[in-house]
Amino acid sequence: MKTALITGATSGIGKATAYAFAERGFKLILTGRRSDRLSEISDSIKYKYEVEIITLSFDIRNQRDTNIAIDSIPDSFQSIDILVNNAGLAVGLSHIQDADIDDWERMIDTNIKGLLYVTRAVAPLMIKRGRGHIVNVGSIAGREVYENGGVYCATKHAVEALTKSMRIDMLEDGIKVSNVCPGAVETEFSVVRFKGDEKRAKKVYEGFKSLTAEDIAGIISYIVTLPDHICVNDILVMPSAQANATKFNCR
Ligand code: NDP
Ligand code: 8X3
Repeated sequence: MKTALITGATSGIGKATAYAFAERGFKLILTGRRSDRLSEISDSIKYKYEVEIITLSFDIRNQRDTNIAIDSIPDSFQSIDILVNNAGLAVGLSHIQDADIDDWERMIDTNIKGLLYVTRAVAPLMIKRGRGHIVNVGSIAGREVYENGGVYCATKHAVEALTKSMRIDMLEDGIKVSNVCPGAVETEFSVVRFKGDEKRAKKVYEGFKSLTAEDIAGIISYIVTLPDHICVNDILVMPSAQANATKFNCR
C-alpha cells in the first residue's frame, strides 16, 4: 500500500487529491496551515474510505517548522512513496512597478522556497528506499507570462525549472518527478489572489466551464499509479474553453 504526503490539503486541488488517493487505499499525510480543516477533512476521508491518515499543520515558508513537522512523522508513515508539492498561491494582480512587495514575498516564499524546503526534507526518505514519485503542481503560468501576473508567473516558471532539475538530480536514486500544470481551476485560488474578494474571484470563472479540483486530482492520481517504468514528466491541462493563459471562449 502506497503512502502519500500532500501539501496544501486543506482546500482545492490538494484536498481533492487526498480524496482521490484515499479511494485508491493510500495512507495519507495531509498538510496545510489550517489545522481545523485538516482534522475535518481527515475525519471525513477516514469515515468514507477507512484509510490511515496523519495531519501535520505547518507553514511551508518556515524551514525550521517544515523540518520539525517532517521529522515528527511516525515510523509507520515514513515510507513515503509520493510527495505532491501542491501548496501555493497567487496574491495580488498588478504591474511590477506598482505591486505590493509583501505579495511578492508571499508568492516567492511559498511557491519556490516552501516547495524546496518540503522536497529537501522528504526526498531523503524516498532516496533511502530507492524509490519515490514527486509531483509538483505547476501552472499554465509556468509556460506563459501575462500582464499583472509577473511574479506569480515567475514562481511557476521556477517550479518548471526545479522539476526538471530534480528529475536529473534524483534520476540515479530511482525518484520520478512530474510537473502537473493546470489552466483555470475553480478553487479558493482566486479568493486568495483577490485577498478575500469573493465577488471578484467568482467573475474569473464566469461564462465558461472551468476545471474542477477533482479533474486535476484524477490526473495526479492516474500518473502516480502508472507502472514504475513510466514517468509522465509534464502535463499541461486546460478547460476546453481556454486556449492559453488569457484567451477564453466566454459565452
Ligand atoms: P487553494 O487556495 O484552494 O489551495 C491552496 C492550498 O495551499 C491550501 O490548502 C493552503 O492551505 C495551501 N497553502 C498556501 N500557502 C501555504 C503555506 N504557506 N504553507 C502551507 N500550505 C499553504 O488553491 P488551489 O487548490 O487552486 O492551488 C493549489 C496549487 O495549484 C497551487 O500551487 C496553485 O498555484 C496551483 N494552480 C492553481 C490553479 C487554479 O486555477 N486554481 C491553476 C494552476 C495551478 P492553508 O491555507 O491551510 O495553509
Ligand atoms: C493559476 C492559473 O492563469 O491564474 O496558476 O495563472 S492562472
